[in-house]
Amino acid sequence: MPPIKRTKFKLVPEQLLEMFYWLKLIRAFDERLSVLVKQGKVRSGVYTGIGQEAIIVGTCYGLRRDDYICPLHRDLGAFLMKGVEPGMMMSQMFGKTAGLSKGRDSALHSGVPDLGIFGNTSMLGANLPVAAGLAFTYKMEKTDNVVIAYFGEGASNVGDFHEALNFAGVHQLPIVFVCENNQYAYSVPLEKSMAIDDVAVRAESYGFDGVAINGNDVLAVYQTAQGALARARTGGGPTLIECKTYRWHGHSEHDKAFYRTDEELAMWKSRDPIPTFTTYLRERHVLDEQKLNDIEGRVRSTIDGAVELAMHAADPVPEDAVTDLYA
Ligand SMILES: Cc1ncc(C[n+]2csc(CCOP(=O)(O)OP(=O)(O)O)c2C)c(N)n1
Repeated sequence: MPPIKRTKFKLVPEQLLEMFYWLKLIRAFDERLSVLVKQGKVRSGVYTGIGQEAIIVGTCYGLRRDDYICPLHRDLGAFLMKGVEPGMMMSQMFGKTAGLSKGRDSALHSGVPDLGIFGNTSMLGANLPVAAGLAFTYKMEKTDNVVIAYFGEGASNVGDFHEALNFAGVHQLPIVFVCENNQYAYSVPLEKSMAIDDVAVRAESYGFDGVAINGNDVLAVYQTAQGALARARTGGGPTLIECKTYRWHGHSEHDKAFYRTDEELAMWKSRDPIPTFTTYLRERHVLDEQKLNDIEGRVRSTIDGAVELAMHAADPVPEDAVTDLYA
């Protein structure tokens, strides 16, 4: 098994700023959603990924349209990075006809085949064998496209996870398994659901590499993902990347998260991926006050525009429930 290449995948300043924009946009999208939930404007359940943005940006940045992603309930940012318009995504959360499913699902199960986004089901881990199946298709078609499958550390305890990794290992599939280890599966802390420290070690049983990294460092995630993606594209098989992170809000917006301490939350907030990357960019003179204001202005107007569109979009009508059905 060849080790992950340690090559540095170079990024020019424009690309670094683009990544910074995505971090800010995804954070702002979730933060606005959280406020809109409290205002009673959102019809979907909302599971924010605030604090985990570096994982999505680091893994999705530079993906091709034909590469498939299998995102989770907390990964709305991955939809945006893969090309879903923010207004459409917001309309989806409002249950409006301008959304992905035209207001006909609970918002978190829509896929977009044209953009390479698989619609997740509610069953934890169930997206993983499907993701392996997608990767198997790419292998049979002899393309160099890849699949990225996201899952939480909680999901890595269900059978589907193990079946998917076994299948991917046996067939050397072009897939990258990305574990968003945010320390809790709903209210269950890591140590109460697994007897190991790193989910990454589970990959070894299935014959491929697993690596545990700082999921709050966008460049670490990007470099690791690029290595794994290059390997997958060139026939080197799967990789498991475990990204250690923390979700700042509760499991969903209705969860007050009484099961954790303020001190723990404060400690993880001090590792916020956005200021860390801001400092990195400033020290290298990639980001200055003017550029920061420009990016923040773009983010604000994009989110305002998305909310505006969703607010004024039409509600679905009962007759719509039986359109777009497969025979
Ligand atoms: C098979 C299954 N069991 C339980 C649930 C209920 N449930 C939904 S999300 C969740 C916690 C998920 O934790 P994790 O996989 O770590 O992802 P996270 O939400 O932390 O991102 C649970 C228990 C479910 N949807 N499916």
